[in-house]
Amino acid sequence: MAQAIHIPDIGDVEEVQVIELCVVPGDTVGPEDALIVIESDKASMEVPAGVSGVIEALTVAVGDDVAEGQIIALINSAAAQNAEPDQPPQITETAVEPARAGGERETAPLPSASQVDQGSSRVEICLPDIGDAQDVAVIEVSVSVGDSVNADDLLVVVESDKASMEIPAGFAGKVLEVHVTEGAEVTEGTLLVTMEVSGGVEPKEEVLVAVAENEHELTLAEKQRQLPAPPVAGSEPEPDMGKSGSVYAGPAVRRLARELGVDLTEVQGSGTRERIVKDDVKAFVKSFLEDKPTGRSTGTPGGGIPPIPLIDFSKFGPVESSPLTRVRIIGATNLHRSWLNIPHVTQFDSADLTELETFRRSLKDEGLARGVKVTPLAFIVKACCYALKAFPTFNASLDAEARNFILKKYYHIGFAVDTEQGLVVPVIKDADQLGIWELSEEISALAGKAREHKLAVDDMRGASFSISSLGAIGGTGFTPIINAPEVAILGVARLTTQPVWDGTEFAPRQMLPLSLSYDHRAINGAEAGRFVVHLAELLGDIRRLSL
Ligand code: CAO
Repeated sequence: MAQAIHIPDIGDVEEVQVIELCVVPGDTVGPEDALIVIESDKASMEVPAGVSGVIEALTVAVGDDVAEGQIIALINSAAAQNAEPDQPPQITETAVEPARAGGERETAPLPSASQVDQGSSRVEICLPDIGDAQDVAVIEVSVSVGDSVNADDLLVVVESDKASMEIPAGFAGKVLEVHVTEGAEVTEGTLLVTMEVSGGVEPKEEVLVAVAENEHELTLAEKQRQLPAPPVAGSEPEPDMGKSGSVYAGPAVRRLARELGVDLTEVQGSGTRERIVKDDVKAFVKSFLEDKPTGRSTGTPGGGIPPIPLIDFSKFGPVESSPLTRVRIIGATNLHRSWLNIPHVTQFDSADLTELETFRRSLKDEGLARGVKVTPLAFIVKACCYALKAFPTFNASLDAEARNFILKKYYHIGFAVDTEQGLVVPVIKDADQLGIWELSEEISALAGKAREHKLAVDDMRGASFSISSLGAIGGTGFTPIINAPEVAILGVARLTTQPVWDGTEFAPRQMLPLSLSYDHRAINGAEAGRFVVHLAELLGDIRRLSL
């Protein structure tokens, strides 16, 4: 028995257009599966099935104008025989672009003029009412500290199971602080960004803000329920990929893209106003599987690289699918890009840390008193800064044509941190100017923030050289992948006591395995050898770190 599915209550909007069909007759759907996507001049919305069953017919087509109550599909459902759907269809807001907002809205009062109109104000942008969703994930942070933004500029994109939502600045001004990172879970009222607003600019109506006279005195402005507006969110993950305004896709499409590892900025949308629909993502993947030239660069299979065959593993035994975390997906993209673009070579050596370890252990009590744990890593960071100063091309990047070094006069050291969500690389800024205590504090503070998902975007930017230390875990050596566009990375494995020939006898020495992966376009093998030897000398005699 077929059940008719209608357009549910769509608020004040009278007519909307069908912009995407998410199913075809014969598809099996669950209550939460989207049937179609509709769009008004302010919003795009997914209309879910509300019942389980098989699609018998779709009664609308892309481009049709539809209104509340109109039948959109017939679903053959066993559950439907009981007349009541599992759940009445609920519209899912797809994304918000208040910049295009206008017309009638449910509005709450704005912050009073005195809060925002008097010269320069410090303004806190919080997550607005996000409907029924409790916790949503930050899937993109589009600004960083120091950025100048306009009122319509995007700050962050959040996403629940069913909806993604862009949060605009609402004010023109300067970004003072970014309080969230990609992957963070946020809820209504969570502080996202602190801005300085100049010139008494009226806030746009769509943002829940707290206006602060100073950092510690915050006044929550009255929140405001937004009507959704057309989505433009590009949520794809890489921190430096640019603003998301160039990607126009709904949450279901973005989810599919993530599952397939597709970068949506690479996909041409075929929907209304170039909206990317599921078929575009599938066609994009298909073109690579068939190895058709697309004129686009990508990290996905193609470009002459033979794809790994798709295998149905369930033929060999039970399997289950488990999604990668967002951090892993971002990491995978970055690692893949580095691996494909950079000719890697790894140079191995070991450093005698016997004296360093004696000294480090002697710091234990003082460390306890200071509340700081000093590990070998602080010394390694310090020694790397010295070595980088002696070998400037290791603290560099190549320009786009690989014709010039861009030599960096700062020493910002990234270090890999293993977290439950995946690998992240916070950056110790101006590490060369920090002493061992300060470096130890910085390492443990950044590693702690990483594990609590509290790293700000700026905490992970700007590295000029990176270190990956697996010393606490074990192993005798590994070949780290360069964190492009850096040109080298140091791998550190586990310190072990080894018999070392001192010219007359074997003596027990604590040896630290080092592995330096370098970009062979930028660095020659001899240079890499000298760099590692110098680094080992510095670590072997830490008095040299004070020279
Ligand atoms: N050899 C032997 N022991 C070592 C060591 C080494 N090379 N490096 C550290 N240790 C010891 C420390 O001294 C400490 O011992 P105590 O507690 O007795 O003092 C213990 O191992 C734990 O150290 P730690 O991990 O807390 O601190 P750290 O400064 O060495 O490292 C961090 C910090 C964040 C780098 C580390 O915790 C981490 O996450 N490492 C994994 C990095 C990673 O995943 N790399 C792979 C990237 S490529 O996929």
